[in-house]
Amino acid sequence: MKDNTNSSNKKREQLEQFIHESEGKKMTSNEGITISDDENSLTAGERGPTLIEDFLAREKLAHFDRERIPERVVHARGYGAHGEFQLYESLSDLTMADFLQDPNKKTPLFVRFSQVVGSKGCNETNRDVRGFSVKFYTDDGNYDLIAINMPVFFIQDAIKFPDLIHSVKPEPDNEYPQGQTAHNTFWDFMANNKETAHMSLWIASNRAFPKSFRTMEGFGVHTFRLVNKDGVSHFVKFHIKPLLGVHSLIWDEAQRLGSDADFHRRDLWENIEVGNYPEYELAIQVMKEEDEFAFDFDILDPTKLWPEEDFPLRKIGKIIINRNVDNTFAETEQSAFHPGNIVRGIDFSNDPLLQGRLFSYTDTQQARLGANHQQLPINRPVCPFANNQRDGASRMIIDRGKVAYHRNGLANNTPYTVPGTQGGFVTYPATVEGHKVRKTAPSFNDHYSQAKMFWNSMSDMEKRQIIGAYCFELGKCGPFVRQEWVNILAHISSELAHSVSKQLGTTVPDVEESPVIKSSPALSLQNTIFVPDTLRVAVFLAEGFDGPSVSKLLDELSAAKLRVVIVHETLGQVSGTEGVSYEVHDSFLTGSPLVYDGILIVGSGNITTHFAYTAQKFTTDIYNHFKPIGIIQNGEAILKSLSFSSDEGIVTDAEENFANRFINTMAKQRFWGRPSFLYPTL
Ligand code: HDD
Repeated sequence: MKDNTNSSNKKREQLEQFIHESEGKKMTSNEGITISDDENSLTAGERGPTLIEDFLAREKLAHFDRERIPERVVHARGYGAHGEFQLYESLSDLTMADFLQDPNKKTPLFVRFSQVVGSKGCNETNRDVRGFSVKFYTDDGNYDLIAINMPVFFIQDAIKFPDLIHSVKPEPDNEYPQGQTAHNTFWDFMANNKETAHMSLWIASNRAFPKSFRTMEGFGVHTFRLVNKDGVSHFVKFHIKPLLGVHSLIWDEAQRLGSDADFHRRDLWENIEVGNYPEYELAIQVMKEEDEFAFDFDILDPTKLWPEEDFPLRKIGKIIINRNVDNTFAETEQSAFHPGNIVRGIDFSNDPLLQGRLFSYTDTQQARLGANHQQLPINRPVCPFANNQRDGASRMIIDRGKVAYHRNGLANNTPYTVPGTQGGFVTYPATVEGHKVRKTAPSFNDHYSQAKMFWNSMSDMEKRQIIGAYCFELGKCGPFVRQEWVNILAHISSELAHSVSKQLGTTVPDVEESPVIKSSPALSLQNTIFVPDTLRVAVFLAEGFDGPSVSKLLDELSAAKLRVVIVHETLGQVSGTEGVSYEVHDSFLTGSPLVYDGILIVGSGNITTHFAYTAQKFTTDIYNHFKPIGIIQNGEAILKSLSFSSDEGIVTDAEENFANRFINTMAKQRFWGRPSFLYPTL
């Protein structure tokens, strides 16, 4: 499986030219002077002051002083990896985009996953939107699909973006809370900008803390255009769907994983390293131009989604992520995305949020990385590029020749422009009319219908989780903001408003809730894909376990693509009968029930008190987090002592065919029927 990491592509070949290895080489300064001593500064006498003459110490310290660049103003914490895209079948009916024509072509890509709110060092499981930026290095230039894991956005006009971000970032006087939505200014902004109502439900749902980047969707959010060679344009929305399904943590896990800042990046890195390459399908929803006004929402309004039941997804190809970076700073940190990086065959819509983004991203890259950021290795296109732009800080290419202007005669008027009919980019000639105004289109004014549709689409447990989220988030706010927000919820759903208000000591105003009864089953995570692949089972092995049967069982679990993690009192080996032994991956000290997807307790005639205590402790957490439990070989005593009130999702070897039943149970992942006090009741 791992052979993909060695596969080459144009981007990899290009990056290879910049790889710099220091191992095995003599040490030099940046100027190439061979260094004889890198531990002692040059001093006047053994106990005397350091001399300014020491150009080697000066260079080393001065470079160190400049190792950091400004973090991104949003999406500061992120993690990247390389991959490829391959089309299923030609999309020439809809677009002339070069990378969407030939199913045999593989397009290299770079992905950066991110969190919006926190600083670069914040923990990765906070309630937040996640970024899913993809740079496709096509033969016709770079195309950036800068997605997030929710299909809608908070606001409708980019001019409000600084306000939104100021409200959600740590409050400016005391600079807390870090990377959190649960505070007064954020919910005050939300309440006073009612277009946020729909998005508030998305961030109150468990989607706001994905289980991993591998189980996260991406949405392009805005309406874009695909334009074919006949000049016919269709409106589209872009989706990225993980083949493992969309899975989230639950709030209790996300909170407690706050002590494990790297939860998501470690998962991605490790899975790529062992060859579990994350795979996603790129999909589009398509709308004919003439249907622009045929629906009860405005397609230019980014707070609205196109229900999948009404606009079926057309799956157009597969994204596979198959190579970790060589250097996080050089690649991930220096990667620069921009929704304006489109290629021929793709075009924008007039969505006012998108239009503002088209300014902001180049501007921020100039501020963060400088005028020549597109020449950084990670950002360079793999196709030839040539123009008359010159100079600027840290120019990395050497432009030869005297002529740097257009039109010219001295260089035969090159670089030359290319007409649209022969491959040049030509903007789609969309019709525009009207007066210059500063106002929101009336068709953007319905803030509650799709919020209600989202609420209607949730299972009972998802509703409880959302109620719990509002109660927590608003519970961290003052009474004024709590009441402001309950007033909004009342417009969406009376059930939701009353359930939240009950916990907050607020009152529900007497307003009409949205009359929408429609639901969209695709919005519920209960309808996602469930497979056992790559799920981590903590296998608690007691010393003296039954060797042959356990080795057969663990082979079956691995064959079903579960990841077996052997857990024992100490690291080293744990031995069973008949010479079977396993290397221990996690000790009781280094393991944590929060990082496993299920647990399998394997007893023996020799269970120690420490083993029984830890197995009980871990199993209790796993049970409370609705995750699968398997108990075999004298482990029942542990189960009995826990006296769980439900046996849903608990598999024992009292019945035949344990392996299959356990694998199926693992695949289901959560057993929401277990009684739980983690969430308010409906
Ligand atoms: Fe943004 C980064 C996604 C609205 C301004 N945005 C950024 C990233 C993602 C998104 C995934 C991380 C890029 C990376 O990995 O480097 N942003 C979105 C989506 C939006 C959105 C899907 C709405 C649908 N953003 C938005 C608006 C503005 C910005 C309205 C400003 C007008 N976003 C930025 C930025 C960032 C950014 C300040 C910070 C770092 C960067 O651009 O490169 O320019």
